[in-house]
Amino acid sequence: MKDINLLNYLSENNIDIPDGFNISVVRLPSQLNKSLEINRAKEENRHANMKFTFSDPNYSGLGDKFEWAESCIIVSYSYISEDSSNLGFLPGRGSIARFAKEDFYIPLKEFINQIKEHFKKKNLRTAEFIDNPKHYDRLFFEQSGLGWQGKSTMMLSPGKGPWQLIGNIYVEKKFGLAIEKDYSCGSCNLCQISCPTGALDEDFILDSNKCISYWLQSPDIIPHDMREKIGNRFYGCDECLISCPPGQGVATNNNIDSSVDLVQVLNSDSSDLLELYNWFYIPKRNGDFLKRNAIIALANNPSSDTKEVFINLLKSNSDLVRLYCIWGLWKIGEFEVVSQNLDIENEKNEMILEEYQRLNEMIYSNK
Ligand code: B12
Ligand code: SF4
Ligand code: SF4
Repeated sequence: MKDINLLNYLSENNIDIPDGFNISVVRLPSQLNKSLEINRAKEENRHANMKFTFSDPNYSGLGDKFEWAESCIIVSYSYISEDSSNLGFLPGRGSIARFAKEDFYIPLKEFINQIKEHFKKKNLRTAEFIDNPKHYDRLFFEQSGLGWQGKSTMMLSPGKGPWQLIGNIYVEKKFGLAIEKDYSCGSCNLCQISCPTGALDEDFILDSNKCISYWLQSPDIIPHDMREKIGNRFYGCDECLISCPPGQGVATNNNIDSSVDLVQVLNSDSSDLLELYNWFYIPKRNGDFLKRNAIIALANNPSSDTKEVFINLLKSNSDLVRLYCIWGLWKIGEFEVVSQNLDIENEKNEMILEEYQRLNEMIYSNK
């Protein structure tokens, strides 16, 4: 029997491919398995203790997950929009990486659900994975012909570059083979040069311990040197994407500034922040972590009222907020006001006391 072409099949069944979407397919069993690579990242502690796909690499990295599946459809959604400037150059503004400007997983999920519903009506089994810890989403991308893995580890496509989110849907139906293309980064290494922290120094390998995107969603105390490198980023980091030539045709910066007012974030209730940014990955679903990010970004990009804002927050009930405000005041050169406004004698939190002492000693040793 002649192979069924996926695109023709979808069209014949009145499933339109919406704007911004790319779609392709891989025939199963694929023999593809990235468990070794995910395990290696874990063994070498490049995963910075993250859970996600690292919780069970032998399953998440496995291509042939279901004996009934005959194909895996790979769907990519190019989320870049025209008003995509988010750099927030003005004092007091923080940036949000473009993938998180709004919940771009919604259109991806909707399209994949449409495909799923279609097969359900035909009594064919499906299993979908969209940013799910049980599946490595980049698994089939290269084999599907949609593009290639760049030195930034991002999956890139001609004309779209890295600005795309990926979902997968296993289906109990056989489709024609995609044609694998021979793309590559060639001698380009702009992402490696642009990364502010050296997280991409090794070709095709990311060290999450050095990645700003990781730290802004980590529950751990952010090291001092990393706080400086975070700059005014509030959530996510786009440096290795912005620098990537294959994506530069689409990633234009307009004059529309969609950056965040950091003082407003700090004056909000943590629970309201959780609601406002409900599509962000926020550790322990605790909005104080977003305030932590805002304090760091504000200290690196202060507005005229930053000192007063930090002084007020030294009285916050949140240990996290007090801890980072001490550093924030140090960063803007106002450390001496900490002892006047923080009740050091009665401070019970060991980490706050350590932070205060460390910064105090640093100032003392520099005098
Ligand atoms: C954990 C995670 C993170 C971590 C770690 C990222 C990483 N590179 O591993 C952190 C928090 C740092 C992160 C950041 C970001 N993430 Co993220 N993240 C994930 C997640 C949940 C798992 C990724 C994973 O398993 N990594 C494990 C390691 C081992 O994989 P890897 O880095 O791809 O490693 C491969 C290469 O090293 C390759 N390799 C090794 N040697 C060689 C040699 C050659 C020659 C070649 C070609 C390849 C090669 O082999 C490994 C396996 O394929 C996925 C969603 C999912 N469920 O899959 C999203 C995902 C990868 N993230 C995504 C996005 C959008 C981002 C950010 C852009 C967000 C932002 N703007 O801040 C950044 C980009 C940072 C970057 N340069 O990768 C998208 C990427 C889409 C794309 N186009 O590739 C994904 C796929 C989510 C989605 N469903 O769309 N992320
Ligand atoms: S997301 Fe930022 S810190 Fe992480 S690898 Fe890319 S440029 Fe470097
Ligand atoms: S910046 Fe250059 S090296 Fe890096 S992923 Fe893009 S094309 Fe590849």
